[in-house]
Amino acid sequence: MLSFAPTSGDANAKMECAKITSFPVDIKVQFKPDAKPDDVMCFKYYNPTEIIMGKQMKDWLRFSACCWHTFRGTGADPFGFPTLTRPWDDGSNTIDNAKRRLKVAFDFMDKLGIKYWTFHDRDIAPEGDTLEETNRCLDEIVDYALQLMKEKDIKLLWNTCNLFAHSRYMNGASTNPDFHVFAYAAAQVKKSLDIATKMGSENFVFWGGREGYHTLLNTNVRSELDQMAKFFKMVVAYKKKIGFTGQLLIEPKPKEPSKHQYDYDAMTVIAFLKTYGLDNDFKLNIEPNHTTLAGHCYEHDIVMASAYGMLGSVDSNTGSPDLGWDTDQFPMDVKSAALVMKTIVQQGGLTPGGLNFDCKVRRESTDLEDMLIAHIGAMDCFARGLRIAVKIIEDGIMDEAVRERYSTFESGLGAKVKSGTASLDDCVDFILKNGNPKLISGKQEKMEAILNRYL
Ligand code: XUL
Ligand code: CO
Repeated sequence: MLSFAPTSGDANAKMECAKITSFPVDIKVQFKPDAKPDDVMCFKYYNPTEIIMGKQMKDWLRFSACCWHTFRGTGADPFGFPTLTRPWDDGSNTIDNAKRRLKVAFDFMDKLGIKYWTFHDRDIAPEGDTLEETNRCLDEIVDYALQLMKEKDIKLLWNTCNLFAHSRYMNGASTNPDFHVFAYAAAQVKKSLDIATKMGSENFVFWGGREGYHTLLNTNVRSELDQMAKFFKMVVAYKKKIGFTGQLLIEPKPKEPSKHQYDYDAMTVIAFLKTYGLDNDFKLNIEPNHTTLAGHCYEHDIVMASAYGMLGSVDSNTGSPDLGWDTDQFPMDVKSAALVMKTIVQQGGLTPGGLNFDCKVRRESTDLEDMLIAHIGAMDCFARGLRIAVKIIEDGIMDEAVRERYSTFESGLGAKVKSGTASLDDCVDFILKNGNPKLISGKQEKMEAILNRYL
């Protein structure tokens, strides 16, 4: 979710802002394995260069900070005004403000040791009255961002287009019934693919914010899905034309802001990609907050996408499964992180994807240090999750129990079924010979108890 309300706008604030070009908390976050519980300004589990299962921790985790929540979030919600005053942001829609914000953002990431960042085109630069003017602003900011990336040795995990906030997109972007809007979205994406190439972005994300419907009474769903597929085909063609080597990613979400979004969940997106012959060109960026909104458990879409070789990257946040909307909280649940990291380690890592903190501090978390604490806590949660996952994998007890559960498909007629060489008649013969199947326990509680031994 995104919010773009201004922060503060008075003249004194502007004078003060002009002076601030670094994140105003003096720290370089360190690894302190013996830290006491209330020492939250250090990592207790994240030791970036420590080798775990043949790779440095930082290469398993590939953390990334996002521009929209962390540097454009104001704490405004549908019921209340902004609460988060950022002393470097004068609230103006100017290039100067955009540059200052970016400078502070890079200093913030550097203090945390975060090596990747992500942004929407509209997060980093003001939008003008015409496409040409908007693109000129973007070009100026992109050149400035490239300098900062070089200076701080921070890379672009992915960029994306905001195809949902502007009023022109109220009926969707590529799925809009008006071709004029479709064309504008295409022009916007072309520019961002050019930027991705120039900045050496490792991925490019599409989140279909308003690609869905509010009522079927005015909607031709087949036309909209065909349009979306044609849009993506044009993206693939342009990617080849300009030689962009990053991975294209689609981020599923079931609802909000649309009542129903076409990219409902991992399996819906995989089926869409396979239906339209796009599955070799795209992978998925999974956000667990969206997965739980779709009614699944936290790690469901990570597991499903990975099972089909389609897990590209993760927007590592969490929702409140007891609510029905997108809260984008920092991930602080060690058990969930361990289960996600188990899947990631077992598929050999996420590269060129990463763990992007598409998360916002609560509107009540008004201290500047809360921004640091939130990122440190989330990084440490995933680092601890990685350590737990590796222990589970190395022990092999849980994986062996799952393998054993399916072992009847490894020999005899089960193996023939698996290889596609058995028939219904063979199965009838098998039953006539072997009688009724016995009840075999699923052992859920045993698996839950074993998992708890690792946490
Ligand atoms: C919206 C969301 C977006 C995407 C990028 O819920 O997650 O921020 O990650 O557009
Ligand atoms: Co996201």
